[in-house]
Amino acid sequence: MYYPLSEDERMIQEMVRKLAQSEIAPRARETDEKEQIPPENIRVMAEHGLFGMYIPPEYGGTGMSRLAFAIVVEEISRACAATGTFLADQSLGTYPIILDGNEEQKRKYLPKSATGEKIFAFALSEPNSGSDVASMQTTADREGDYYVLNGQKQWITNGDIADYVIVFAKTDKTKGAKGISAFIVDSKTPGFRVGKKELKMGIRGSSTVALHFENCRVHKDEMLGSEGEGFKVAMRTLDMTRPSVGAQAVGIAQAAFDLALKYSKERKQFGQPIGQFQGIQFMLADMAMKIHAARLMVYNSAQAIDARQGRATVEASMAKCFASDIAMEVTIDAVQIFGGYGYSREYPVERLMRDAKITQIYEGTNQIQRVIIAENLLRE
Ligand code: COS
Repeated sequence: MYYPLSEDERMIQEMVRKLAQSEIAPRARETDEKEQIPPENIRVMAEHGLFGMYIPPEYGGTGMSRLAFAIVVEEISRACAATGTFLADQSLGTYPIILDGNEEQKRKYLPKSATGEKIFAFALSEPNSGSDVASMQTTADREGDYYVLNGQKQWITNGDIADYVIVFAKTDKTKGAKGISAFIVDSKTPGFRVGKKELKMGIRGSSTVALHFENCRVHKDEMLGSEGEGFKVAMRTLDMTRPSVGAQAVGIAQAAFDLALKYSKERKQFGQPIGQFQGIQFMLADMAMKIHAARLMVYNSAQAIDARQGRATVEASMAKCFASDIAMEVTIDAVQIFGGYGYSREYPVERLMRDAKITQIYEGTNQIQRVIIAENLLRE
């Protein structure tokens, strides 16, 4: 298959594919069963500079293309989806600082994210505010040089292990989306408390928790952008990171396809490999076509961000939505090709099917992606 990659992007793809298959894939099953990312996976990614790829060189990163990062998330997720989430979510917790941080904040935080030495998380959702971000209830009341945070966040990836969390809260409850502000919160701040850990269907190695804020005092210098700009900080960040969810979905789909293709050549029924039957051939052909189309869309959305040095809202939502729907279809078909074995936990395809589901949900459900696409088209 032909993909428009630069020499550097091709080299990174080859290097990370080898690394992910040799170091991360062998631990994928254990990661799912123990519901914990092995520290070695994080160490390996840090040692190879994967956390610093999208961070500008002046702040300790390597400033590579958005496409290069999408390729890396795809390859890591192909080996282990939960580890892919860890990598992608570090960028979700870091992009608000890249996009809206002032010089001091960038110098203070970005180098620590680039090395993977500190973990960053993104806390937007709440128990009663998921798709409808503007309805959030967490508040941040000004008291002198501080904002006092009160409320609860939900579904926060790495919230229990994060050193810093980007927290969105209402500084003016009367202003809807325009009353939200964003803060960089040190998880050691008194009043910051980790709540319930979710037991999930898939990406079980990735931790997802509730966070509670009880009179948690954050200095005004830790606000990102100005008061009332938080909603836009969140939206601009998601524009940058949704292609990574698409990339993760492509990686999961590719892993399931690889297994299904191999199995179709090995498994014999009625005296021949099942891959000789047209029923299976058509499934394999459709799976390969869908993955190819999804990958092209993901790469294109990343290139659109690179080319415009920023906003590619429609491409990002399309890539996330399309690729994650494809990942679900392909992994379901992979289980079908494996038959009863596919339903067994002895084989990895059932895990891939469980892992794929979240990509249709997080960073905005696919229904929300369709709303964003349609609203942007109608506005133009
Ligand atoms: N970039 C910059 N600004 C944006 C933007 C974007 N991508 N999208 C919206 N905005 C701006 C709008 O221009 C508007 O500003 P003005 O009033 O100055 O014109 C403001 O933000 C409010 O936008 P809108 O009216 O579209 O907001 P809604 O409340 O209707 O919400 C959706 C829009 C539903 C798209 C938004 O809430 C959303 O993305 N929800 C999903 C959240 C999500 O992904 N959650 C997952 C959490 S991370 S795992």
